[in-house]
Amino acid sequence: MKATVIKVSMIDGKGYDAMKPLLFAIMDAITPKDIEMEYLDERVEDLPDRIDSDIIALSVETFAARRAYKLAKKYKTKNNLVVMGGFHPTMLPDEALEYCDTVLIGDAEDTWPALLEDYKKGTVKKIYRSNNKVKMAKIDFNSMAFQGKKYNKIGLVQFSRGCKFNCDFCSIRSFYNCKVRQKSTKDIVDEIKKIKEKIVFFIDDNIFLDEKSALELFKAIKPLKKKWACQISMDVAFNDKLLKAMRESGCILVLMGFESLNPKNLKLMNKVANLNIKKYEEAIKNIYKHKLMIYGTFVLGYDYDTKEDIKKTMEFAIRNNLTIANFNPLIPMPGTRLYKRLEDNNELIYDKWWLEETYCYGDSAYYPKNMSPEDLKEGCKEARYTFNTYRNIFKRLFRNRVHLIPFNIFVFLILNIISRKEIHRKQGKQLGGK
Ligand code: B12
Ligand code: SF4
Repeated sequence: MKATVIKVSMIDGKGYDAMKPLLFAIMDAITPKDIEMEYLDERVEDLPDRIDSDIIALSVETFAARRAYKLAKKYKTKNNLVVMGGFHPTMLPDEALEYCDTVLIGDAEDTWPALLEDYKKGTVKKIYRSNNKVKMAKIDFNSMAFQGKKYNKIGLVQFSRGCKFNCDFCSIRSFYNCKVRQKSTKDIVDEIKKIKEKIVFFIDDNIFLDEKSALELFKAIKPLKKKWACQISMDVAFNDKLLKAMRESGCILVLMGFESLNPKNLKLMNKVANLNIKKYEEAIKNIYKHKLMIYGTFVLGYDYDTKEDIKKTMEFAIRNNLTIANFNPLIPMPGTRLYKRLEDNNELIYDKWWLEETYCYGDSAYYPKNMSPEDLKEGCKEARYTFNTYRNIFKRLFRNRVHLIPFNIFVFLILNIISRKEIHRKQGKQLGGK
């Protein structure tokens, strides 16, 4: 028996930002050894015209849904089973079932083995639903699943799944409900020990479930002498004890959701960790004081944003010499409270933007209150392009001493070069490709 797992790309062409998908290592760890496995990642390689496998399993995020549905049609034969899992089919299983035979909702660790069992017995169901409590698989980052593929040289680990916050635009809460699961510190240390890459990225949506377990983790990874990065919430920006422990254990960069400069927008999005922060500048200063670089993310187009505010946000990011930054137009992801609100208020431009032939990366999918959809698209494009001009890249490099620390210069340049290339590659591209 043979199964092929495919990580689906959202647009045509190979990307510069693809990292090893942890899903492949998870699938490798949870699949019985008598099953032959093949792993294909469309973000870094061309897919074949035909796949001769008994099961074809597509991993689908919303931006890649249109492409996944095309691939499902292309690869479906009388004899195979085409299944889908990941964020999008989990949110919209009925839609996915219009294009594939079976949907696996939620985590792979319990749904995939159950599907394989049933396949052998000839009793495959339409839907497999994870209990969302299952133990997270142990990852071997040197997995055969990644062999022969060209990825960024960053090691990935996942300490926890889920997030303690509940922002109204975010897919995480809808996907994982409110539960946050963690691996044991010992397991994560074992995983990191085997990673050959110098830099490790904790992909956790928020690594700080609580201070005690975070400090325990930092203490345990310190002797491994890795450089690492993680996502933090704004409250951590003022916690000197945590920041110090992070820096001492090898942290070099934090990803932080600033989202908006306007507290009224933050309230609307339920971004509670940012609401009490009077001045973002103070948070930034404190993080830089601990010699950590900052990857800032902004979401633009909330009700109190005007076209002028997008420009001000970009200027804020340049003025504060952020290491890199994302300026994303607010995207209503299916399954989120934001989506429901916009749908109820008739503020969505398309019935399902992710299936729309004319919808391109960077477009607005809804009618913002204080600007046109075109203003939002153009404003974000302008912010992305301006923040990433060579002039501004060098300005941000030389005006921030944290960027000039020897190892950081290298990371700063690589990140900015990749980010610039990807922004220009993706902007305005049709989702799903040709
Ligand atoms: C790291 C990351 C990135 C990295 C890339 C990582 C990589 N490997 O290359 C970067 C920064 C480049 C990135 C970019 C983007 N990202 Co991103 N990213 C993440 C993040 C934080 C972690 C991804 C990860 O490794 N997860 C761990 C793995 C194990 O999870 P997983 O692949 O989802 O698989 C689990 C389940 O979904 C399920 N599963 C998945 N597929 C399948 C298939 C089968 C058959 C089965 C059985 C199960 C199954 O099983 C796994 C667990 O057991 C997630 C948030 C998150 N918590 O996942 C966002 C996330 C996936 N990203 C998201 C988005 C929107 C994007 C962008 C579109 C942002 C933008 N506007 O440009 C781009 C798209 C890039 C692209 N595809 O070209 C959204 C997707 C939401 C959605 N509804 O689709 C997420 C969920 C963030 C969020 N808060 O909403 N991202
Ligand atoms: S803090 Fe981040 S991951 Fe958590 S709900 Fe908000 S946007 Fe999503």
